[in-house]
Amino acid sequence: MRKITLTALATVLALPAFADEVVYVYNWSDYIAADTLARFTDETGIRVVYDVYDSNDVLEARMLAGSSGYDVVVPTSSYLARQIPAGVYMPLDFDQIPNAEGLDEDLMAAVAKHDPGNEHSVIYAWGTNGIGWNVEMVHERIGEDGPTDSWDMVFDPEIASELADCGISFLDSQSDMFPVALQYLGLDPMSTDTDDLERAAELLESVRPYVRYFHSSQYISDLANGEICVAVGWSGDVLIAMDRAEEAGRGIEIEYTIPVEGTIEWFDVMAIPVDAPNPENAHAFINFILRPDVIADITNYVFYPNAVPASLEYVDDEIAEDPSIYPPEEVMANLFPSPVYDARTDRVMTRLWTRVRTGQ
Ligand code: N2P
Repeated sequence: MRKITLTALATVLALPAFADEVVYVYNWSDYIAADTLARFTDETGIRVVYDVYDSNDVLEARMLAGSSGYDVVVPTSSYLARQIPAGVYMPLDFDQIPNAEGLDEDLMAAVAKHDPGNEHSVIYAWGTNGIGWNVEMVHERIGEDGPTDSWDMVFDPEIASELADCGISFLDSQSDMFPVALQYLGLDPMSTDTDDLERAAELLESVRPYVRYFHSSQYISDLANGEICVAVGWSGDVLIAMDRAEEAGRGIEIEYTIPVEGTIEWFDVMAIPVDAPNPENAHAFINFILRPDVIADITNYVFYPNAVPASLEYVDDEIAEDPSIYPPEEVMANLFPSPVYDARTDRVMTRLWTRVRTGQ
């Protein structure tokens, strides 16, 4: 009897010590490969509880409130920049993230402007803001010579009014829409000047009647299904729509435009909240994501470039060679970083954005 008990006990002890381990991850929607989390659990025994958002402002509110319960979050670096001084994140322990060695130095140097010394974050993925559009519907309405390479498609009231009936959507994000509106007006896209922002709001209001909705993730399926014909969106998300449309095989063709006037180039980074319940598991998760084959899978699945050069070996050629995913140098020269907004500018923009959205 006693022997059996001991054997049973031994069996329990033989289970990996981390059997009950968990990591709470809060990431953007449509931003990971289908099997990434399962692979992580298989290899480490750490279970992943995974929630998603489609807004930096939503993530920020939760971070500033504290006690979010999350171990890993993925803000855009321009938001992280103002969250670090608020004490939201712990410095990373790079001894626990050996794969960080493989990060591209130039891209990390770019992010260091938002995260001094790269102490609090590593790059997850990056991309651009641009326009996703339905080739047939758009050509039908503004002709094959229409300005499909330009912000004119959504910011010129004459063009936008032509496209209104097949459905235009805008990102529901002031920090994504104001800079590109400023750029279109020929103003400094990073401007925090109230008069400049007022002019950008007026531009947005001038096309507001032609915008069907403001949303930051709904446009993926709507573009893919032909429910809308034009979306101001994020590069990879538009490419996901393109891919889904192709797979559906109903002849819907989606294009992604990086407008000739220029646009935002942003970086989303992984960081650990100071009060993360499982900081060690958070580090293990981040280290896993940065493994070349793992992050390559994510790029292959969501069409966002990553910052691990060694991953290119595993990235599908079609993706590695796609200029809308990895923009060529002459296009990169036209991109600007996502601006960091102070609290005052943020309040001004929130007021203006509410006016734009509600149309009053
Ligand atoms: C992922 C969208 C993330 C891009 N679907 C915004 N930083």
